[in-house]
Amino acid sequence: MKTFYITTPIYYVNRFPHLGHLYTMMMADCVARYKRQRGLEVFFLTGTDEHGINIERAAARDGRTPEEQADYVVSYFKKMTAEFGLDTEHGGYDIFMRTTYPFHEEGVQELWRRAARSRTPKGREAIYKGFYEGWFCAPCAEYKTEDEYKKPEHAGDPPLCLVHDTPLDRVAEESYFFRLSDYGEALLALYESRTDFIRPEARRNEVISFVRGGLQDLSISRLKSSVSWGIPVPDDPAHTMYVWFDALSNYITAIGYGNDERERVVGFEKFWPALHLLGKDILRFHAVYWPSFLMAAGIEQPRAIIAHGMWLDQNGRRMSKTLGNTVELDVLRKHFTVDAVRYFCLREIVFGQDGKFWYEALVDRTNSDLASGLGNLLSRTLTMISRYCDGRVPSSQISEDRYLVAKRAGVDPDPQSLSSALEHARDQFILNFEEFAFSRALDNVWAIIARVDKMISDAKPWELAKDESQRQTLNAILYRGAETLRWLAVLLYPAMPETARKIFGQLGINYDPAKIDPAQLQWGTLEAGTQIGKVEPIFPRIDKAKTMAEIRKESERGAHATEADAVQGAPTAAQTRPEPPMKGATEAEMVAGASQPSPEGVTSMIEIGDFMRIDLRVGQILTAERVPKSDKLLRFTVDVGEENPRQILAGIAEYYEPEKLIGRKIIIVANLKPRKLRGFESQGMVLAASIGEEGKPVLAGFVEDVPNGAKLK
Ligand code: ME8
Repeated sequence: MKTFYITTPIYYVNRFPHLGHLYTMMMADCVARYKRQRGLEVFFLTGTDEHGINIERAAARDGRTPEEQADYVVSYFKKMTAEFGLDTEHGGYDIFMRTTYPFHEEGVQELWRRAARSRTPKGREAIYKGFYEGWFCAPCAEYKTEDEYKKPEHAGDPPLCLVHDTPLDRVAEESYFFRLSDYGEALLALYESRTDFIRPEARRNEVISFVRGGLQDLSISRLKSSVSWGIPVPDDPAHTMYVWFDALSNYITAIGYGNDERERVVGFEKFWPALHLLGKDILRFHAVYWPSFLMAAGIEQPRAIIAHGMWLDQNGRRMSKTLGNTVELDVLRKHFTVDAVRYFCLREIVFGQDGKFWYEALVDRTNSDLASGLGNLLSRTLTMISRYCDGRVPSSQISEDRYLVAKRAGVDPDPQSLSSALEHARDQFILNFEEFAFSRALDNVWAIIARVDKMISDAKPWELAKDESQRQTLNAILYRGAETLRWLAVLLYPAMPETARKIFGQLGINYDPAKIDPAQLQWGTLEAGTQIGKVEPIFPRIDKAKTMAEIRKESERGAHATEADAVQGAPTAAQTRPEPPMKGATEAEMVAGASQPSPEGVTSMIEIGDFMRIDLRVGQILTAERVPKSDKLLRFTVDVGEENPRQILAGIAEYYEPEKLIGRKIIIVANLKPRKLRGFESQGMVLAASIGEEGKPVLAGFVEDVPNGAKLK
């Protein structure tokens, strides 16, 4: 059996996943399903990139070991893949690769050794020891040249990364180098001989001009004393491998390179070379560095490198957790089906180009293309089959003696023109899919939906049903509708697997659309007499105004909840510019009960609406610790029933031992503007009674058990 290997990038574990990560995974999942449907044996890899200074820092900031940090974020990635049907159980990825797997370390070291033994195309050692001096961006995990950073405002400060706007690290130390400068010509020859190696064309041209501009040798290790969280350089453990050398290698170590056991289980020999799918942000690493490492080690080049565009926010900025402008996955999942999100991502932007994300557009597409388009075609066809044909797929035959009556009703007795249109659309669909032109492939499907919808409307089955002489015409029309839907479900399976299966279920087909190769579809295979299933709307219409109002509210809350969570790579206290002092904000104020002198009585009345504006919620303390250099403040992470726990500070350190509070249910004000105290952002306020003269705080809580996130009203 022919094999096919597809990869997504492996994601950093210093941030929680967002729409961008989901997007690449959904696209890869779609290709993997398509290839499986075409009869190939597919291996689909996704996973996490867990080493390096950035992860080490994120972990330290949050009081975790790097291993704990990785496990913590991986659990969120796994939650995302399960909820969006991308994991193995849902027919998605075959491996969730982690660079902390021991077999990976073995494989990377083997790769390094082979590269180190090799000679460059110019006959020199591919890896040599030298001294690196320059600037390094930890979030990019990349050394920056002068045109890749911004000069600081104040002399003496470090320059800033153009991507992240965060200060760069000065590096001046002994380092191993990869002699990239010797590989320029070999790379250009590779791009020249394999014109579809880097896609799309515009990206290929960018890479070519970058390489033509001249390549510099690449520092591929750091002293262990500077970066300890990583894979040691073989035979020189004082050095830690550069995280990109480690990360890129995962694509081969995952399937067995350098490890016999993995080779037996998966098979490097069997699956390599891979098709790498990634965002254009990391194209250079995949299209320049990775092919050079492979050349040095004498390994075959990847099948192709496909770079997609980036999701932008409404202001045109790239969506990223660092900028706090991401689409929250729990909001997305709550209001839309997985298939609606997949469809939107495939159809809305031309693959390869950037696109702005608008919830409004997602609602509109769901309502128009899915509810009114595909969903309506299915429900009208099946409802009429129930009504006029006792719920059984009717025969498609129109006997010759009925040709004339059919024609009189405006119906072509021969299904050929429809079946040819479907075959043509199918062929176009396949061509487009092979080219990653998903949007165009879906256009092909929706053109058929429009055509068949019109065919039904023109034939007016409800009129035909009144005329017994048109019985065969009525049956043929309904059969054509149902058979078209069978075809569409097979074509749509890679894009919308759940929907395809639902369509099959409602048509009464008891085999899996995943198992039908679209190229083998034959008109007329749907058997007359098939008992159709229960007819239900597959895409109920969304109430736009109501949903948008809810989304706005939830997105705001989500943004507050995630903005400064240390795990998401918020700058360290030292990197954060000091906030102007908050008027009147004291540490004690961080507990509501302690923020006011205790009132003797109610001083002024408020409207119920005023009260409703305060979002009070049940939270559970997950971690609690004292804030350094503060007698009063405790820092908590609190589960408020959202995807990510919140960081909340409270001025109760004089009265409570932090360890004793872990697990305790509390009440928090969830929609208070975040504020920063002692360098930490508090994303909510804990409620407490204020007792006696000194205002001793007593935390509010519950006698009965209550779920985290429950609202108080
Ligand atoms: O770069 N739009 O990991 P990462 C579309 N660990 N896709 C986006 C996106 C956006 N706004 N934001 C992120 C790394 N992505 C390295 C990779 S591979 C050997 C090592 C997606 O967590 C897109 O696929 O920063 C992008 O390339 C990737 O996430 C970057 O993920």
